[in-house]
Amino acid sequence: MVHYRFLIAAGDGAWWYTVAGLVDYEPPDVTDFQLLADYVSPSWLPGSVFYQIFPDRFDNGDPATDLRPEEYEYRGRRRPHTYPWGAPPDERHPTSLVFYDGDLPGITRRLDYLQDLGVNALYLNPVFTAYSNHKYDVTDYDHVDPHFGGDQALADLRQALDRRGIRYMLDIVPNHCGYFHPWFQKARQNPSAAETEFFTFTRHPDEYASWLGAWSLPKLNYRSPELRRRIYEGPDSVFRRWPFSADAWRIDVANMLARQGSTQMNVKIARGIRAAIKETNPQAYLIGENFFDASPQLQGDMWDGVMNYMGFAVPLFYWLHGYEARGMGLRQPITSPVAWSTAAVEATWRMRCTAPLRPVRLARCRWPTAEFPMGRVSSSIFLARKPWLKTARSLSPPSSRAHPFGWVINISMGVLLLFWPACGPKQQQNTHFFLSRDWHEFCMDMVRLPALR
Ligand SMILES: [Ca+2]
Repeated sequence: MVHYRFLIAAGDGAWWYTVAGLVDYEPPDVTDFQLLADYVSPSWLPGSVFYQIFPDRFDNGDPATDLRPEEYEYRGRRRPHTYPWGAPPDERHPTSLVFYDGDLPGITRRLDYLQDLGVNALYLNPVFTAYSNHKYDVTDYDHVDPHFGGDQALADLRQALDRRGIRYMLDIVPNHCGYFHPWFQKARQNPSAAETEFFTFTRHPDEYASWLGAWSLPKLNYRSPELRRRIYEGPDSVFRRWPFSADAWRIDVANMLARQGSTQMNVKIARGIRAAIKETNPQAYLIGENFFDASPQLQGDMWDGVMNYMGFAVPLFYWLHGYEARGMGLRQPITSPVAWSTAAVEATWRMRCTAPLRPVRLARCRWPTAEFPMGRVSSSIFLARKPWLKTARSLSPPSSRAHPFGWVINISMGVLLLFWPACGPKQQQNTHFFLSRDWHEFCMDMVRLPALR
């Protein structure tokens, strides 16, 4: 890692130029520009165009595997609800249990559409077996959800993608599992079970550490050697044995991984996961979800990129729609209808994007580096719709009023990511709509923008 800054001798004295801008005093090292040497990103990544898909909402290609509402109950009182494609759900139903029965065969049969758009990579929201529609409550890391078509459907998609030269990224949650994962159920039933040490019980069996206090998402405790073996160390671990070897992995809540109280193993576990993935596929791309400043995770030994919400997506939404902040412990969001100024956005990008620069990206980047953060940062510039962000209505085609988030563009390490209406403030309530011809052509033009490739 090389730190550098510029000293400018001017008529009115000496000035320093750093990430913080131009100052007439000695700035702290933390604002230095940084250069990460000997780091090489996956060669296929630059110029890739990702299309993010929330599988339950994209297309229903196989009604035979549709969910039947009577299939299960969620802790005795919450049942899944299925709806006809595009029908508004009953708001009384738990949003995570609202299903439209989209699946992987639905993606496979739409590849002409995606390829025509200019897409050459897919970002699949979780496909592993789980009870909810979002599948972040995984109950089986080893198999694709049967309602998405099971393992065979992913194998078929993989083969179809290979024929077209399209890559794909899997989304996985090593931070926690679902309440109904057999590991957690064994731990609940037997304090002496091998799996009990995978979790942190404060009072067995009903009080335990979970992700942000959500009962359905018990947090995994990486102090357990056996858990580490099953997730990434062992030859048959999740990250080493996946049969349909992904071209990329997106690690959910990567900044919270293996961190709880006195247990602070984030660096060790992230390095271990990286080793498992890269040893299996040296060209795999690894992106971590990190809400805040991810500089420590972007030193070449952990993630290749991060979601970087606060560095890019959040200020952009503030710029479009005014300020809205939600946080743990805040009963009401803090809001301001006044949008951010361009200068405020630029300043936020500048201060947030202090991750190391990578020469390979700089050489390819055609944006004026003083104006656009991609030239200065190797971390992802990732614009994602999250439920806690305001809606980019001004970007939406008028016809998409039922899908108010419309479309936004994700850029990650020079990768243009198209993020379609599968996720949004009401992500559980919206099914995919295929673009009108005008918007389709507009997006094709966006994909081809040389500045974004
Ligand atoms: Ca289906």
